[in-house]
Amino acid sequence: MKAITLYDVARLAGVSYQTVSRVINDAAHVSARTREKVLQAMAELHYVPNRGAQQLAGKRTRTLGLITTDLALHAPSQIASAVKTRAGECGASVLISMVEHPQQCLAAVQELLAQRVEGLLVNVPLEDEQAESLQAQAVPVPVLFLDVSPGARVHSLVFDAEQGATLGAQHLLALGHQRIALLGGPQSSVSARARLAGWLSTLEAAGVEPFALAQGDWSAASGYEKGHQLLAGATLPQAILVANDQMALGVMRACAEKGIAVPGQLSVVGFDDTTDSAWFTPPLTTVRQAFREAGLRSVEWLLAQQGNTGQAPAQTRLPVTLVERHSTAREGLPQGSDDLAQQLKSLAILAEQLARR
Ligand code: IPT
Repeated sequence: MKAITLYDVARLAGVSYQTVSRVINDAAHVSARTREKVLQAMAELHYVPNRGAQQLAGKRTRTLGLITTDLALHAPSQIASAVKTRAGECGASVLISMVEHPQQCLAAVQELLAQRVEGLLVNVPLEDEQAESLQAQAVPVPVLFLDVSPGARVHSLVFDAEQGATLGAQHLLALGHQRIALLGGPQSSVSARARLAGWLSTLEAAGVEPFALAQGDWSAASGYEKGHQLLAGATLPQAILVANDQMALGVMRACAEKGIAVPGQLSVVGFDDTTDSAWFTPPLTTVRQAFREAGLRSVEWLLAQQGNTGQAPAQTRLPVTLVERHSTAREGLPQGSDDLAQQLKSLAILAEQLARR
């Protein structure tokens, strides 16, 4: 089928091509009556503006590109969702390109540049040199990286991994746990390495040796498998620090299968606070990374960059917070009393909710 063009609309409305174009671009000097006629003709013909043609005519695209790691993972999908929402509110659209390996980023950048994006967001774990070379490739289009080390010489907006790791480890130490096992993320991820380093240095400062160490791939399935590994010995850890909430979900499933009570016998701390973590059994104590806020801020930064090329790298480090829910408890409380305390807490929450109605 031949696409309907501005000429077809002009013919049906009985006006010139320029008049139709003025209506589409909301320009001045069109009478209300003419405008109405043009809009009617467009509706009748099911006219859809052609972005490619508009681009050729030199119009701004108001389009951003997002290059992201696997969207089946909760954290990147929540960031993508926030990016889409904020861009939509700002009248911009977002083209999403998903990559499985950092090596695919260059092709993704080129493809998005070919589609004339005005800014690029990259949420893929990258080494400094990889990020620096991508940023150079994209000039003059601004690029903002969300998963790089804070030292990379690029524009970045990253959560403070070290602070997050410290918060999680200190929380367990404060509860009196000593046998603390670590379940880290993949070695290929900068932030996974930073979280692990943060845990190790916090434990070391407290004179505590890690009880055991395992590494997953961020998925709940890997948390389940590594969780079983960490629980297989004769002595159980008292707590497990997990590098993300999805793996913590798998760990808690492994605990349930072994009849190990969380938090009665074992405390679990996650990392992310993705939107579902408050609904795990038990609700997860975790380190919150405010993904929505990161998405909003990155879109706003990019849209504010137009024409602003060549300035020094803008590096923002976002703070993280500990969210205490019910997957952690004080060491040494007899299990029964802990359950009772838990039940009383739940009752109190319920009573408060009822009172608020
Ligand atoms: C990081 C998440 O914490 C982790 O759960 C996983 O989803 C990972 O992303 C995927 O790359 S968040 C990132 C912005 C450091």
